[in-house]
Amino acid sequence: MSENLREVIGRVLPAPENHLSPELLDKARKARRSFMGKALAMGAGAASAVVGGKALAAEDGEDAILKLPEHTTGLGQPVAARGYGMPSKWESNLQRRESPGLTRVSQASVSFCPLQGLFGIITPSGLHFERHHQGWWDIDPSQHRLMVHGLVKRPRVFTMDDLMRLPSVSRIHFIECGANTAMEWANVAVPTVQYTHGMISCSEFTGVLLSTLLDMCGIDRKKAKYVLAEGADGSSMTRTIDLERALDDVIVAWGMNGEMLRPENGYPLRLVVPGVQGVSWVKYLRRIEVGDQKWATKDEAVHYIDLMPDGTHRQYTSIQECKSVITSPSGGQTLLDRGYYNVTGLAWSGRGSIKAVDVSFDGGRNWRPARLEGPILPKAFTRFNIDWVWDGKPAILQSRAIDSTGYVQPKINQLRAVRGTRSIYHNNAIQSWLVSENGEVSNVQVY
Ligand SMILES: Nc1nc2c(c(=O)[nH]1)N[C@H]1C(S)=C(S)[C@@H](COP(=O)(O)O)O[C@H]1N2
Ligand SMILES: [Mo]
Repeated sequence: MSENLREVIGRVLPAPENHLSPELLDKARKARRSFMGKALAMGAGAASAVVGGKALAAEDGEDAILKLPEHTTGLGQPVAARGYGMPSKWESNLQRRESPGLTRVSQASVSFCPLQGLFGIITPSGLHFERHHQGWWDIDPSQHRLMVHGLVKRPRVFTMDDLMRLPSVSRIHFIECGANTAMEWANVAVPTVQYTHGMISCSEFTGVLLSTLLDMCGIDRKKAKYVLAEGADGSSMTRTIDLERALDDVIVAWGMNGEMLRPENGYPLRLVVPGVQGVSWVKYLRRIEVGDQKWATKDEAVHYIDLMPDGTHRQYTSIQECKSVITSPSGGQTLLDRGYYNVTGLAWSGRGSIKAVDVSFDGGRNWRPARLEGPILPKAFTRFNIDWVWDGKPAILQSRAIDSTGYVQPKINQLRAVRGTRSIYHNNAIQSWLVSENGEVSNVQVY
C-alpha cells in the first residue's frame, strides 16, 4: 500500500459493543496513543494502516511479519474439535444485548442485535434479536402440533413431520419489532445503533406457504376475511392477519439460515409475515383460525397501537415503512484519524424493495447516492456503501431510503407532524450521527 493511500485510510475505533474484545479494544487505544506519539516524532507514515479497527499493532513493527508465531510453527487443532462451530474467541464481544432497566423482568424483554458489527444482509442466527413476552421455550418438536380450523371445510391438526413433507420455499426477509427506534420519539439518550435500531434482523426462512395449508383445509371463500395466528407460549400471542396477505407471501416456517429455528426465535414453528411488524410473526405457532372479522386481541387492541395527535388510537398498523440507518460509523464509535472511510448501512421496506439510498454528511443539506449491494430483495435488508473522506471537521451523517413504491424515508419532524409526539411504535425517521472534531460519534436529532 502506497504511503499516500496509507494516509487517507481512516480508522474506526469501535464502540465497546462492537466486535472487539475488551483486551483488543484496550490494545487499539494504546496503539492509537503510541501512533500519535510516533506520528509526531517520525511523521504519519510510521503508522500501520488500520481499517475498521481490526489490525492494530503499529508498535509491533517488523516483528509482526518476521517473527514466526506458534500458529505457523506448531500443530493446530484436530478436525471436529467442536461439533457445532462457534465464532472466534477474538469476536466474543459481538453480542446481543439487553437494555438495562427496559423491562422489569428479562422474560418480557428484548435483546438487541449488534448491527454495528455485521456485514452483508444476513443476521447470524446467534445474533438475531429476541423479543419475548413471557420467556422462551425449547419445545419438543415431536409433541408440537399446528391446528388449522374456523371457516374451513376440512379442519386439520398437523405434526411437524406432516408439515415438513409439504412443498417448501426459502426466502430472505427482515423482521422488525414495531417498537424498534421507539426511544427516538422522545429523546436521543440511546447511545449506539444496537439500541436505536437493533430490534431488527434479516434471515433466510424456510417453510410451507400458509396458502398451501389453507388450500388443503379448503377456505370458505364466501365468508372468510381474516386469519388468527396463536403461539403456544404463556403470552397468548395472537394476531389478526388479512386473508389476502395470508394467501400471498406468509410462510409457516421451521427453518432459519439453513437449519432449524433457534428456540429463542420460535422453534420448532413460527409465522413469517414479510413486511409486517414483528409481533405478527407468531412464534411457537400452534393455531391458525380462519374467521370473518378481526379478533381485537390484547396485542392488537391495547398494545402495538399508535396514539395519534387527535387522541385516537390507530390500531392494526402492520407494515414496517421504508427505513434505513448507517451502521458504521455510528454512535459510540470513534474515528481514529482523518481520511477515507467506507460508510455503510442497511435499508429496508415492508412494501417492496429498496430503489435508492442517499447519504448526507452535512445534516441533510446535500445528498449523494450510495452504492446498493446486491442482492436487492423485496422486504429484505439491502446493504449500502458510500465513500467518504473525513476532513477532521464536525459532520452529521444521515441516510435516506426510497423504496419501489417511490416512498421517501421521512425526517423526524415530518413524522411528528403526522403522528404527534406520543407514539411508541413505528418510527421510521432518518437517523443522524454527529462526528465531532475528536472523532467521537454520537446520536443527535436534526429537525
Ligand atoms: N409466541 C410468541 N410469538 C411472538 C412473541 C412472543 O412473545 N411470543 N413476540 C413477538 C414480537 S413482539 C416480536 S418483535 C417477534 C420477535 O421475534 P424474535 O424473538 O425471533 O426476534 O416475535 C413475535 N412473536
Ligand atoms: Mo415486537
